[in-house]
Amino acid sequence: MSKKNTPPKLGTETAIDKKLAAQPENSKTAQLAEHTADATGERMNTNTGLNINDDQNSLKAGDRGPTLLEDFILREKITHFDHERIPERVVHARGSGAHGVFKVYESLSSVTKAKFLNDIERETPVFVRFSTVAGSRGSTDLARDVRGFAVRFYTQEGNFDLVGNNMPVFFIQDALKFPDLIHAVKPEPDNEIPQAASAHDTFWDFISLMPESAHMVMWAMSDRALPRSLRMMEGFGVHTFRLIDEAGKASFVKFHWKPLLGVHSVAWDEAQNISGKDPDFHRRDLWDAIESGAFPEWELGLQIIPEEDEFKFDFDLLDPTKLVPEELVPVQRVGKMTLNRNPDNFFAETEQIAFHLGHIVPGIDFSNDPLLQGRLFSYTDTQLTRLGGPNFQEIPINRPIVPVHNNQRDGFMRQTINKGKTSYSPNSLGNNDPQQVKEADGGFVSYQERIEARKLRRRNKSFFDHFSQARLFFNSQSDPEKNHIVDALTFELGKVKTVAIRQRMLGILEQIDKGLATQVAFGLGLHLPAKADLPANQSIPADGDPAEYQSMQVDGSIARSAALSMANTIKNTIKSRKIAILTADGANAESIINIKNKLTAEGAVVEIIAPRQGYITAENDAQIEVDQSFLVAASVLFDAVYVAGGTNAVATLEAEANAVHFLNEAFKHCKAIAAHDDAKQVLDATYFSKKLPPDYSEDTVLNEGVLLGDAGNKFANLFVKMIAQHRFWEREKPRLIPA
Ligand code: HDE
Repeated sequence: MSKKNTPPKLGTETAIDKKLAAQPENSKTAQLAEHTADATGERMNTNTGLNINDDQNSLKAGDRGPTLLEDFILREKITHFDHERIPERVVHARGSGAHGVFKVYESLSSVTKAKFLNDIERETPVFVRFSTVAGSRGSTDLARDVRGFAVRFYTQEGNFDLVGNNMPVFFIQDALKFPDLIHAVKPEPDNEIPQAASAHDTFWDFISLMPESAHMVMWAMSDRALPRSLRMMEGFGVHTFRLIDEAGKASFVKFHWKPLLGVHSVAWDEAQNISGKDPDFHRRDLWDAIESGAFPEWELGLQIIPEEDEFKFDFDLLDPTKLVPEELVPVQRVGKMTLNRNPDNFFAETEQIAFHLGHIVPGIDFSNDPLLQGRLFSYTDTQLTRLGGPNFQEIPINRPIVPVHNNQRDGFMRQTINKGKTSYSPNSLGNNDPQQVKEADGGFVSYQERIEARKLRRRNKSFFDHFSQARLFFNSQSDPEKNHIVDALTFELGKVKTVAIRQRMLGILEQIDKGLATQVAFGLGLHLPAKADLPANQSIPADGDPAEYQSMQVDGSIARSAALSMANTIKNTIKSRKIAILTADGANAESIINIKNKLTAEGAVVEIIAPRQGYITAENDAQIEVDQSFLVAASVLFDAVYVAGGTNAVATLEAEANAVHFLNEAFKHCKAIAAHDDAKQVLDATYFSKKLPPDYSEDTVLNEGVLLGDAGNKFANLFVKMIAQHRFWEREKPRLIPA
């Protein structure tokens, strides 16, 4: 067996461990490489190392005879195959991962002693897994859902996992309700319908009985639930955590990830189409971006709140259904994460990584958020089943980059060969090793929070304002974003069969915003409930006093928060955006080359789409390679479209129903559209041509997002600006394009 196939022994300080300690910045990659097998140029063996001569025929009694039980090669291969599957994650089953690095801009030693946040020279390896929540492992990426955003930092003080979501709040306040929430959103138990969707009775039944979910429901029905790319989502730690400095002083903290490409979404109609055309859309986008060197980047943001300010807010910092508005506590950008390497093996890395928000390092600690506290139990517990026993921390992707020594032993699939007689502490036979570590030397000590309390199953009154922040979120949205929330709720509740549930949900919406509720009621053909019929909180104990559990209203100090609207995001780049060039034989080659060069120079990915694959012959006889035919490509897989010139080409496109459909759909989904002057007749064949001024020009570019011109440099620059806008949402109304 070659050296690269020999895993190093865990728990013993090997030469590799020493090498890693000396080169921490490359440590995880180097460690994984030791476990990575590469079959290039190698012989084929059985698992016991026997060279295989015939991998095509099983051993038989005669060449037409029965297969012999003796065939250990057949048995080994089939047995391994039979046991290839492990249980998928009970939530967040569908995910995509990537490796990267994190570096802090300036030392944060004034608030935390966490070494990876103190040393500006150090690059900490990370592995990130993005996920949807409700769907199974093979479900579509474009489900309307929350996205998981789990980051593992392989620090020199052990693994730190920031297991967050792309929304800053959650549906419930207490971990005890999590199984109920998930049972409600997962496919219904009698017929396992629907897959990866919240648009069904059990979800809305539960939500309409739990007013504490109101704020998160607004987020889940917003465009945040339909990211354009995993690279264009924010991330949030959700709970309030603690940072601890060297002197033991604590501050509260909220963690954020801010994507450098901005926060962008797709349209719901588009999402549903993508789910059919390319259910791996997000996974592919992340993979392709990293392969092409367009490394996704996020800045780590911190909202730091001094402990003495704990009660200064009109909500409870421990309540995970509340966010801290950025207007009250600004987000400080303290470092950058770059994802720069795709996994070598999906199962070994993305599937086997076992995140846990209980993986912390000195300088970071928990708060008493009751959702956080329950999560501290859940992750290891579920991983014991998912990964088949207690030794999953020895799986390469889970191993910390620092050596591990303790007295835990044995169990299924133990890898480490622990030397010596002692596996207990204290011991005198083994020098009392391994030794406990003093706090001053990096030993972990929990934050000594003072607690004086009775044991009881209760929630503080400060958790009962269920609607103010839901309203704050809704009020902070742009008009198109508000329309999308109305449409999403009308869609989801429209799929609910039980009218009483739709009606009850309207009562919840009414308490958030009457205008919102009225519009949804209109779409559903229902009336708003009278004040006396507004739904009560049903999440109360058997002996609970309903009055005590009622939602209450605290007058929030701010009515709007600009940070909550995606309309205010960065719109200055087209890096890694996908642009389609529609063309056919007889194209004007120069216009294609000019536009393609310009877009590519700006970092976009350009594909030529034509009636057939292969090559097209341009007017000047040049051969231009076609990336996809109209049969294979679809506008929903692109951010913008350009129609090339050339008399014959545009005549073909005008008569090509798929080309016209491509443009109609791009218009419907509010994308930037540009066409060479020659191609006006192709635009004229679309439904939206009547929306365009008779001689539309550059002046109409930014509000209409449709450009016609000579494909020269000025034109190309305008097109780039239009694509950077991401979408022209105002176009949605009036609706011009049929479904
Ligand atoms: Fe999780 N969650 N969760 N969760 N969660 C899991 O752990 C759980 C919650 C989140 O890519 C599970 O290994 C409970 C909030 C992510 O591997 C499980 C509660 C947030 C991932 C679990 C919550 C999250 C998980 C399933 C309520 C955002 C995927 C498989 C108390 C801050 C991690 C697993 C990955 C996964 C339990 C609520 C984020 C069952 C009990 C809030 C990103 O342990």
